[in-house]
Amino acid sequence: MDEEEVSPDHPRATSLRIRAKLTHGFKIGITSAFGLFAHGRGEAFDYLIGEETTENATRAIRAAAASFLLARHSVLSVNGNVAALVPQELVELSTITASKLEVNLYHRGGAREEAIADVLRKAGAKEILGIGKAASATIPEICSDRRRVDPKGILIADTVFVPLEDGDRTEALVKLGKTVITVDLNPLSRTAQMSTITIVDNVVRAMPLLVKAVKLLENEPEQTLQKIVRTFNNRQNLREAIELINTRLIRLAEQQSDTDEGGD
Ligand code: PTJ
Repeated sequence: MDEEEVSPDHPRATSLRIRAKLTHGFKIGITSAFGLFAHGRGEAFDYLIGEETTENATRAIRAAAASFLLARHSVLSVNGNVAALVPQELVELSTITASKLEVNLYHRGGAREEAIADVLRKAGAKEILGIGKAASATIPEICSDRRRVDPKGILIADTVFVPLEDGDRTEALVKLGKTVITVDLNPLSRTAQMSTITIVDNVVRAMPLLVKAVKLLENEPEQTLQKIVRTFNNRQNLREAIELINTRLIRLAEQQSDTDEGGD
């Protein structure tokens, strides 16, 4: 089913549209088959957090925006899922934060790299790092293709945005002393746990809000930005994100017992 074919009256229209974007991405060679599994996992967690941006995520988005504005060399790492879901927002974020866009895939392949670069170009990107031989540098301690990075991008970055990432690279980037910002619906994932700033939200909702937050903060003095970053506590925020799921599930369970009339 294409995105346009999803009936606006369907009770789960938003979720179906996201699925349609990814299956389209799969058909045109952007998203990997693994990306579809990853999305299923994300969907389940989105259900648990209530499919909305929480205050908890908003706090992380603000800290992420301030970090981007303080960075000297920031890079947005693009994989097959985010290229299918939020290409315009990635390009806009790269423009307003002067961040480089770098294609970095778990499963590399010339055709997929080119297809992703094409989508980003169509969304307005002028420069895209990490394509083919350009990914000539290596990050130590990573087994997957993700270890291959562009010497003009992730290798020398002080701040790296890795939405929907796998734990190994997050850990390696943090070990290299980089500020790592992620968007991950699962607050328990290794990436969520290892990152410097974790936005527990759907990337589809978080990206426009991140762009908005950067625009709101861009004229603030450096001291204000530094204070926002300093006072953000990722561990505490993650703890709260897990507690929010817990509280919500308890509330939903209680509602079940109140309304249980023994239906079929
Ligand atoms: O395109 P590639 O080859 O680089 O591969 C990309 C994937 C996503 C397949 C790769 O990075 C991967 O295998 O990721 P994982 O280890 O499956 O982790 C993906 C994480 O993203 C999981 O914790 C999911 O809960 C989460 N996730 C999935 N969809 C979304 C999401 N988080 C935010 N928004 C989503 N829409």
